[in-house]
Amino acid sequence: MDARFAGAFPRWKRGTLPEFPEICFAGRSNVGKSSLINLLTSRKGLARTSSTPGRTQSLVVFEARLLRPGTGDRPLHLVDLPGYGWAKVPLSLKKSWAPMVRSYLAGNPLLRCCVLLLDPRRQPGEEDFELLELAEQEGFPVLPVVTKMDKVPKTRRAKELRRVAEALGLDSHEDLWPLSSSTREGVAELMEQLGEMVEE
Ligand SMILES: Nc1nc2c(ncn2[C@@H]2O[C@H](COP(=O)(O)OP(=O)(O)OP(=O)(O)O)[C@@H](O)[C@H]2O)c(=O)[nH]1
Ligand SMILES: [Mg+2]
Repeated sequence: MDARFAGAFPRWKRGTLPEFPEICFAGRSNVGKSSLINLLTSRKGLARTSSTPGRTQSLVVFEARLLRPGTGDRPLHLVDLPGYGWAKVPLSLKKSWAPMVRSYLAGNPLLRCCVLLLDPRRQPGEEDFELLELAEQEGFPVLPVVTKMDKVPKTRRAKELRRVAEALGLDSHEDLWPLSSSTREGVAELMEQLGEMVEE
């Protein structure tokens, strides 16, 4: 998938952006949202990543192109949402997170899917549940991606995935998308699924 930076919005404003289908990426600060966007677009420095949580503090939009041989390319927007749940983030930013993200997610007819990134080493937090609740109200699909799987020893994989699935109230851990931006595990599968959701 080819991509370029299209805009950053401290408050959601569609402005002059063309109306393409959208996929957004949500999750705790430092969980790996920007890293995943870079992998999906095969552009290492496109979304800025950092070992310091709280790097992405606005809604960052990338214009991407799904390459479809034969039928022509499909333009879409990838939206990097600001991360949440980090204690060191200034209080003012913490307070602005919910309205900012809500202003984007609520009543958005272009949104095809929200990729919710989760860390296999922690319990889902308050904001993860807020997001799931909003998805239910608004009726947009959420793809729960468990990232940084390279950090989980093989022997504990199934156990941690089951724990996350249970916390989210999913029927089975098969409903989760395990992934690692380091080893690229799960990236191709996720890409394929997102492609299908954009086409629908
Ligand atoms: N081991 C490992 N590290 C990862 C993975 N994905 C991301 N990281 C690292 O985690 C750190 C945070 O990644 P980012 O992509 O910046 O996280 P983010 O979710 O965009 O963070 P915010 O912008 O603060 O919300 C960076 O040091 C990444 O290199 C992964 O799958 N495995
Ligand atoms: Mg980021």
